[in-house]
Amino acid sequence: MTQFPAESTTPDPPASGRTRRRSRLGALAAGAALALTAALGASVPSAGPATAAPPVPSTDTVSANGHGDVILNLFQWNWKSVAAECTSTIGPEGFGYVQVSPPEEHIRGTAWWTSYQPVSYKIASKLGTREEFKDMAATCKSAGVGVIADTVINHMAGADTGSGTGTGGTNYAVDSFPGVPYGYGDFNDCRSDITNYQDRYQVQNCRLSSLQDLRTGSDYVRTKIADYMNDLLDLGVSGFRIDAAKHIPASDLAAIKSKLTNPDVYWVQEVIGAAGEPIQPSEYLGTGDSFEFDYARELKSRFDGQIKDLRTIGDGKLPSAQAAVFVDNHDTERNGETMNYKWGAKYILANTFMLSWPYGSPSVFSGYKWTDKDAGAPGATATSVPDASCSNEAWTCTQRSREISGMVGFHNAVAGTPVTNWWDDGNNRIAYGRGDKGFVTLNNTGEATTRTYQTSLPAGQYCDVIASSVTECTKKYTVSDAGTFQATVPAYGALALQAATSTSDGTQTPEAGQASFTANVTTVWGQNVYVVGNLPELGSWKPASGVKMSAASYPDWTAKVGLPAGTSFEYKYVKIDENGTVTWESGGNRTATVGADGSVALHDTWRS
Ligand SMILES: [Ca+2]
Repeated sequence: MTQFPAESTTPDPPASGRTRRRSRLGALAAGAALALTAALGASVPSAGPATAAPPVPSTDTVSANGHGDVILNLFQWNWKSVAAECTSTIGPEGFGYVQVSPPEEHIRGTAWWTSYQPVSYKIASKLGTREEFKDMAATCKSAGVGVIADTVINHMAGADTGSGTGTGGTNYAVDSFPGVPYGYGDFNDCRSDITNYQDRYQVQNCRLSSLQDLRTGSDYVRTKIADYMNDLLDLGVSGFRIDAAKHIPASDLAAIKSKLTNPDVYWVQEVIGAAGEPIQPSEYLGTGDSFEFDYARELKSRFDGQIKDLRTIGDGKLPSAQAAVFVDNHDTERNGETMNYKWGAKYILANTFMLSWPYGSPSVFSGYKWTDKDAGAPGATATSVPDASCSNEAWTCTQRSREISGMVGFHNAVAGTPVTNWWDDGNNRIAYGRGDKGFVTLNNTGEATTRTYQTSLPAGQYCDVIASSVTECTKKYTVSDAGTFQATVPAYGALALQAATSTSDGTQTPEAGQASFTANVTTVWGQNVYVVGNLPELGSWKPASGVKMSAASYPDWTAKVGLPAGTSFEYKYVKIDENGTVTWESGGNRTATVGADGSVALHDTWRS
């Protein structure tokens, strides 16, 4: 079967295209993306904010694309499972985007890298149908999550694969992809494999591990690629990961992007930087963001050594506003270039750092456990991948971990604040604040650490969002008038203080100058009702960030909240189960306008 070459024998130069695909001989795969899934499912109310819910990123960085929120990279999740996860977890936790694995028709086979060998641009991968993909995009959008599609546009299937039938039933052969159609002249003249990464021509015109290299300099090929990407935009995607971007001249990518119906769409490129090579990630910043591989490599070396110098991790790298950062991705978790889930507590610590440090736009990776590096997702066949399940230990479900969930919320809560009060012990313990909004400590040692920390936080009580959600707040710390607090941080553990959220208490008498909501909603035991809307005070369409209502007058649920006077806004009611499942009421968005005195009283009935 396929074997993955041992790292020491991998012929590729560090970095580069080591990636992409392949198989029997070993190659590796490549890809990149992550993704997806979805489930659309049954319990997912189709409704959601009808027109609303654009993901509104609130990040430390504002990229040239105009976005920058936290991305969850769901590697090899099928569309149905992604959709269900958007509703239950990804949206409520505060992720801005979910990156999904390539949706185009590809070669058949159980290995994951078959996703990176396109056969046609039909939305017919092993991860689901066109209809399922469209449902996923709509469901995720309703949950406030934009879908980023992993887009494989440098090449088609490997020449060594020969001919066959793709996952969508389309036949193909070497130099022949009638489903697009592409023929002999639509591939670059070099028909041999890339062997020298010091040679720009080779890297961009020859075959990456046998993958047939598209003639992206031709207008016909550019148009076919743009047609595919425009189709994905029509299906509701919010952005693109450009696979193997380093193997496509930057000017070709610019020409393709200019043909999109939304040329300003979020766009992040896989340009695997390596010192000394002629093609560098900085060349590509004219078309979008680029993944900063050196960031992930540095996280590995620091957490394997000392973390005291993490404060300089942004030095000498891509500009923060255009850097996409990650702890690992589907390639690097397999090739040893970065950390991966097998690092356990240190892996979570690295993610905690990434989500709390203001450099780049973070991507959290979530895939499945593996020993064979070629192995496809749990239960994968040559043409399908079963639904992902976080109750199945075969999936890593990084996004479900208590720490990651808390840190995504922390990231959003401290957006725009500077690093303050840096402290380190000269070795493997560090701490830092995020202005007057948060404070983090990381203990990369095998011994618990007890000490007093100096912060810039206002005196008061704070929640440790590593230990519990900010709304549950089961582990509180008190910051003194002097801005200090004492804590014991466990071995290979962390602590992240965030101000408790102030959910309104509907049992109080509504005051003048507040918006009061009363909704007649029948619920089952364990469900709560939230009012969610397009204003930040109403959670910006993220259900769990909305205003939790009181059941004191059940079946009338009540809440009050301060909203800007004179503001017109949109809102809906949602039910959230104990397990996090979100149910939107049906119909279009409700609208209202806050009075000049800041008050408005709304009396509604749940639309089932
Ligand atoms: Ca190329």
